[in-house]
Amino acid sequence: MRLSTYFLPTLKETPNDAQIVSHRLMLRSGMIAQECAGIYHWLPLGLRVLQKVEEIVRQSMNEAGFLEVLMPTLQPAELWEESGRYDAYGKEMLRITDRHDRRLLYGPTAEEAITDIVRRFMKSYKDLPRVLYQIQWKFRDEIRPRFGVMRGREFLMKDAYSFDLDAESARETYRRVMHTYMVTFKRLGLKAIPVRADTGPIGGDLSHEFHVFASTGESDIYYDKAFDALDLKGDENDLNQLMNLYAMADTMHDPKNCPVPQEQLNHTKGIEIGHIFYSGTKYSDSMKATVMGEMGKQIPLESGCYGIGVSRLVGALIEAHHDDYGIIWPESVAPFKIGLINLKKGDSLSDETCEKIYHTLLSQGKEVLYDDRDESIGVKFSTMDLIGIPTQIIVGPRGLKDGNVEIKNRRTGEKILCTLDNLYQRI
Ligand code: P5A
Repeated sequence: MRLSTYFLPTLKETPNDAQIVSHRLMLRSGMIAQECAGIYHWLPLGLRVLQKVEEIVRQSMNEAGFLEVLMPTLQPAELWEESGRYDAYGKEMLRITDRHDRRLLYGPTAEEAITDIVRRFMKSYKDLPRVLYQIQWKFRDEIRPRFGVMRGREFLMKDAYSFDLDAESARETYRRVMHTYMVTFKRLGLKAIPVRADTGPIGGDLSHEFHVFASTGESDIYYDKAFDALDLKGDENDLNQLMNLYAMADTMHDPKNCPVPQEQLNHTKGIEIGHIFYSGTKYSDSMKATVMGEMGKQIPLESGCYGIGVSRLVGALIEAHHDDYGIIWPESVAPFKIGLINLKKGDSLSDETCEKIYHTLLSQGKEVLYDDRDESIGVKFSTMDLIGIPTQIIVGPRGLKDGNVEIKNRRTGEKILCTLDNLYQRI
């Protein structure tokens, strides 16, 4: 991609309504633009990151054998009356009336919609167990949308729903999802801790939130300091270790009954990037979702639901990976892997060399952003740092005299000289 023909509306000034670093950096780097309170446009650079995050989440779910569906954003009110949540959900639900005066709503979550599908098409114990998921926009009319995509009103969620024959296998599924989440977050470049949590309006008796530590996080968590020393690989062993560690949301933490001694406990802020629930037969009871059991009896489905805040993750990743100059993307979600900087546009050797490097990298399937603009060196450096491209190749007449270019590592700031011949090997 050539920056001269890209759409990257970066801002020089720090927007003063943005209170946290990820929100500021997303606006400044031209990733998003606000449409109205809690609702954002995703511009080309931001959309690339969102899609990478989405794809990592999707891959991990697919590898676990979970099945992707796509349900509409709009849902009929009747389904929610069946489950009893239509009134209970309150003002966070955006209610809509169509031209025939039929009551619809913009889905804040989809337990009812999925339960309706399952009760219509899964009739026998042989159809179970199944985990279905979607990656779809949700709407919650949050009273105080803030921090950009962290607490939006319209946001992208991966929501999965499991259906099992009995409680034991439902809990086993819950564990499998937990493991899948550890893999997902690891791949995204995040260290996430599962924390015991309240079930709130979703219901059920077992629930974990997944948090990344950040001073700007909106949640309070208490956890065993041993977590900090863990080097998580995302395997089954990690999950066992994590399950044995004390980690609680503040509403669940009872200092008097805490099994971990005070000095072994940390209290910190976290960003909730995922939340999973074992909801038992809550929805299948109210919505009469049963299957024919082996003995010919109708059995209510045991279910769980599992969320990941996909758009929130983009903000959380920036909270975890940035410095004073801007974003530092982990490789797996970087919008471009390589930034190519032409220090002297118009200098024929620089132009030719850059074109050659650009086309060679493209032909190798690399994602390159080539800054071919007629801008000052300072602007080019600061743009590339701001938008966080992990590796920069810097090309200018002075180095080229000796056949050299520079490679800069965005994370460490380290620059090395490299001959043109060696460049592709180094990259
Ligand atoms: C689980 C899947 C649910 O809705 N039903 C389906 C369950 N859980 S949840 O905790 O309410 O939401 C799941 C995740 O979505 C993200 N999230 C948000 N992201 C941005 N802005 C919001 N307003 C918002 N609300 C929830 C969080 O990451 C949450 O863990």
